[in-house]
Amino acid sequence: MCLADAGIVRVTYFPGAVPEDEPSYAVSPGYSAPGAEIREYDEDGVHVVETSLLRIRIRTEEQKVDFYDVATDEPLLTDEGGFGRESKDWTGDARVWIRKNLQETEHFFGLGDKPCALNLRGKYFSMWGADHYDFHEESDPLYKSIPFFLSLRERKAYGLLFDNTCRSYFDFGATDEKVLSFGSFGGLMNYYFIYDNTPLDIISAYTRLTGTPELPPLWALGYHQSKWSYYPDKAVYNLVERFRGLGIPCDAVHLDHHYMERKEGFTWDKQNFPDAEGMVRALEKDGVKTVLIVNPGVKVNPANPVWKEGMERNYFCRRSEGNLLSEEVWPGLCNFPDFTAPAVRGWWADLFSRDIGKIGVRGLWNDMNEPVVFPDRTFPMDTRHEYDGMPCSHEKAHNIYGQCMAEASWLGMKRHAPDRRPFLLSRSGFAGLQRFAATWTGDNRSSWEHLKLANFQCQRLAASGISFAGADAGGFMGHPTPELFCRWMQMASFHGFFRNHSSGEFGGQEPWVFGQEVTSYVKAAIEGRYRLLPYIYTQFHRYAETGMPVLRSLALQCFTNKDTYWRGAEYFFGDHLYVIPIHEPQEGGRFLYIPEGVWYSYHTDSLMEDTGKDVWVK
Ligand code: NBV
Repeated sequence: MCLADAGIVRVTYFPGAVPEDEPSYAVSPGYSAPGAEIREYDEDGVHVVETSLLRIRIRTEEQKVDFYDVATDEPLLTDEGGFGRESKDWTGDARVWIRKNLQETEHFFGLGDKPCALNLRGKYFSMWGADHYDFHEESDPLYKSIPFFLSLRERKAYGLLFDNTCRSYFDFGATDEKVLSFGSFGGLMNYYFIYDNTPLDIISAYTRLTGTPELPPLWALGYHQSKWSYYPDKAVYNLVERFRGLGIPCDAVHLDHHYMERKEGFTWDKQNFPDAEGMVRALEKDGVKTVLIVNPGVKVNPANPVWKEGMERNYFCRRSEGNLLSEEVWPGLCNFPDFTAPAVRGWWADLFSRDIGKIGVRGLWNDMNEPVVFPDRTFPMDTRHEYDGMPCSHEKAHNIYGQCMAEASWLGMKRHAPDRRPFLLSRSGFAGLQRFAATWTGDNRSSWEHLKLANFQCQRLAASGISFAGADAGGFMGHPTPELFCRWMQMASFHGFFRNHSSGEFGGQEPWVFGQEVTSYVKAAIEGRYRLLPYIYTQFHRYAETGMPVLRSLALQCFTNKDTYWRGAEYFFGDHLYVIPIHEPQEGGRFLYIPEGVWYSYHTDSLMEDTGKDVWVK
């Protein structure tokens, strides 16, 4: 056991006689544990450690650790069966788990991008980064693996980070309503218990532990327009002209697959984009930043200098018997950089000297980094990874591959545009992704169900340390009705990351596609975002400084009121705004819980008189 500060305790069970620690991809290398004054004593055969916040009772014989509030001696989290380990002799792997008492009044939140109602009580989840095409409510696992959750029960809350990168699970009373358990199929039982006064303080503490992000550049908090894909360059120019012509603000255009030559990374399609630098600079002059998609697979192509160099330096992943890992993805047969090796991350970073350094591209977008290969699979489990000096198989590196790619791409921007704050978007990630990237929720659908899920996912990501998160506004697959599109854009203007992206299957999804009336509403929503930008920037500054989330679900902010625990639509957007998006078609209004305090209606400027209860709002 190890104390990071008065409220953060690390508990690790080492199997061997000598503790062999592992690198942590979750905990920020920049985190310096302030330490804590402690008092230690033995009481009836139990070893007790006290800080100013916690009383920790360690039942050494049974390998059990129980956490209590030091002031009241109220149990916070106590072991039921406690720690367990089962090794499979023929493979050498071991399964580790822990079983804890689940209190009747306890409710759970967090866990990253899970597409379901906010409250996780009674549910079971897996962590295994997966490209779940056409996901729906309750699909699990998804793209990200953020093994951090919060427990709330009226006056008390705690957080827990299970810092283990193997395939893991969380059972919030699904199997046994009296037991909370989590575990993994390899690695160490290694968790951080985080205790503080309120859920928001706990999220801030977790975010400081796993790394606060850099303040995003102001433009990145504005509106982004994307599609799979805008090409050729003329289409991009026309797009920007249309925005400017209609007076709709837009700060960034994202270029998907088609900017590349045969979908190979670090190339430009000469026919469609004959003067990439000229275009990027012209757009920039017009106030529009260019963001490029970058996938991990490097096409097996001796004529491609990136592939040649990767081969010469032996930077691509290999299988257990030493042969190269080769799999099909968008450009064809590819090899895959082992991003878990620092040298490979440095090399990848340098590949951006042209796009970021010379051409002036302002943002990168990492896709397919769960990692996913065709058809709908990931790397074979015997693929070897450097794992920052502790080589392992893909079973252990899978969940952090995407985050390591994000780190390498982020490094590329830091190196080649040192005077600018980077903007990176990553689909996959682990605890701590916020140190490097913003994220989006992947391939959703243009449906009311997905609009609601997007709202839950963005709030949940913020509760998991990632406030700079958004969903493809309007939906990626399918085509929204004008009403759905309008409602979605209104909602997304109050999420951390605001991007309209679609698969392009059914034509465009730009703000003007759905008729004049919708265009005027959507324009107003985007303009509203820009009016609020100074406020949003300030909230992000606070998030970057302290880890305080920008989106705060009602239950997390008002946790002393258990009636809020099953609500999910309404949330606080920073310190002063309270938002409830419309989740259903043709809703002329809806019930909204108005928290205690002084609230004014944003639209009418009138004082909301009925606080602390549900009111019908239009
Ligand atoms: O690059 C194409 C798409 C991209 O537009 C989307 O945002 C990603 O989530 N990408 C997935 C690969 C193809 C998905 C069918």
